[in-house]
Amino acid sequence: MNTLTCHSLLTQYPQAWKEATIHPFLQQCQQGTISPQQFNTWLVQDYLFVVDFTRFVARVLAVAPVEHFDVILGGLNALKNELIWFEAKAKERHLNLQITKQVTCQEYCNYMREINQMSYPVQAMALWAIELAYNQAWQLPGQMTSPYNEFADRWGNAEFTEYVKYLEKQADEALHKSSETLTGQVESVFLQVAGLERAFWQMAFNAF
Ligand code: HMH
Repeated sequence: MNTLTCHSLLTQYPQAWKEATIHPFLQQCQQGTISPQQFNTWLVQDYLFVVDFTRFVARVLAVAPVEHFDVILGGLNALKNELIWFEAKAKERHLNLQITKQVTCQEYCNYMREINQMSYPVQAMALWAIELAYNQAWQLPGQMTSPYNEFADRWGNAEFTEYVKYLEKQADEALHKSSETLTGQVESVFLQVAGLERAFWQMAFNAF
């Protein structure tokens, strides 16, 4: 039995989580001052990220207990729509999605493959952390104006928030049943995810 929970990770590492979810990129979206170059860089790189994230979630499903299928399958269904939505947003902006990943995006995608080699409790926690990062990041700046409100709503809406709560519950269940010996690895993955989230915002912000 392990006493580690998702909530305890957030309280143990508040600074890392703050840096993952609060960034000038998002504040400038809220103020409407982000440059098209910065925003479009985020859009295309995040599309490429989401393609690999979908593969990540599919691999988490493959090792999840059957009781956890409903929530993860719901997530995969939402990702199906999200990919179509990203393609539509890119088309509106005349952006080419057939480009190569920037280093930070590639590093994050590589890291998800590494997480997929770890045990289910670690993967379930990582899935929760990755989704919570966007759920909070897009909500924290406050109401955004067009066109950014559409992006903020995608990850900040009530249904997505509910989905993230279910992911937390499932991760907590899996962690609870795991050995104390897993604690160091869980903490390390949480901190890596937080650092990669921060780096991803910075990557887009740097694209002047
Ligand atoms: C970088 N993290 C990044 N992109 C996303 N679309 C998500 C998380 C999804 O929550």
